[in-house]
Amino acid sequence: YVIKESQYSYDYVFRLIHRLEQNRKIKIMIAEDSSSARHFIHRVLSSHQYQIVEAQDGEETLKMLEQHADTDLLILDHGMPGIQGFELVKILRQKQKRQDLLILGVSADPKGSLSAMFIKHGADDFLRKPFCAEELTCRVMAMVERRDLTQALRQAALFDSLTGLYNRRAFYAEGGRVLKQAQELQYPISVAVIDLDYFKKINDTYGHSVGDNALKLFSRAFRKAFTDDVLVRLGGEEFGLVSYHSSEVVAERLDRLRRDCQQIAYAEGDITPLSFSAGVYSGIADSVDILLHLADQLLYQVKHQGRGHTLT
Ligand code: GH3
Ligand code: MG
Ligand code: MG
Ligand code: MG
Ligand code: MG
Repeated sequence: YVIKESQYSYDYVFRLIHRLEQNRKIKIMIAEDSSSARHFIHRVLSSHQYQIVEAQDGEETLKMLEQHADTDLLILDHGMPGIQGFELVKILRQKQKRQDLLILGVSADPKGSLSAMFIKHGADDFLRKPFCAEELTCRVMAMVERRDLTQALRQAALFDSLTGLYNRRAFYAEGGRVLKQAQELQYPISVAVIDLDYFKKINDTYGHSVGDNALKLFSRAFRKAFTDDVLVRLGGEEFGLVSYHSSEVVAERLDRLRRDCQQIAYAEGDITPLSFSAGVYSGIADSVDILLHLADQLLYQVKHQGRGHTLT
């Protein structure tokens, strides 16, 4: 990529290079039967470092999307032999959500209703041919930016940033779904509350960032011990889970996690091993909150009995 004018600031050039580096990771499929239009789009986008794949009709587009499942954006012509562009949008949107595949419809058709049809059926944007190079790149950039932003917002809304586990809101939503199934089947589920013991002491002894590291490492072990359950960081050094398994199975896995915790080297040198107390309640109730509260009462007893074990 040649920068022709020397008056650009370093800052501008660095940002440009960074963006081109980012573009290298983005795969765009051009589905277009006109070879001149296809070549034009290809030339413009490859000069911006995007990865390009081409298809010449609807059938090929479907086949190519299977081969290139990591395609980020599909530029889709409407008038093609076989399946028409917006028919393809309908088919694709049955299986792939917006965040998995962006679709930019294109057509030379002068009817305004066509762009509406595209968008109504799930395309993210539409361009009328002929369009200039800059319009194409601006649209593509804006679409990818919007997708990334949506993804970042989703991540921030559902997950705890330190541990990557669900936050409370997502936990109640996911746990609620598990509970609803349990209610329908009249089959009990288990809910656990886990609290790390004397965690304040770890912060006081080694500092807050070591404490953070301990929480991260604990979460990793926690996730490894409960691969098929809904896990949450309830807050601070408190964690929870909803599981289809019985309280005995959950308690057993907690015992294994307790042993794994002995091996967690959250700071250098001779350290106090991580220990936790837990309460596990099995049953059916009207809400996850009620089950959580019952598990929490068991946890409270463990804390009073001296910590470091599980009550069911
Ligand atoms: P107990 O065995 O009774 O649970 O003792 P504890 O010290 O773990 O409990 P307490 O509730 O008194 O203190 C919890 C501590 O956890 C206090 C707080 O500094 C620490 N903590 C909470 N959230 C975080 C965090 O995100 N990072 C770090 N490093 N520490 C945290
Ligand atoms: Mg065409
Ligand atoms: Mg406490
Ligand atoms: Mg604690
Ligand atoms: Mg606590």
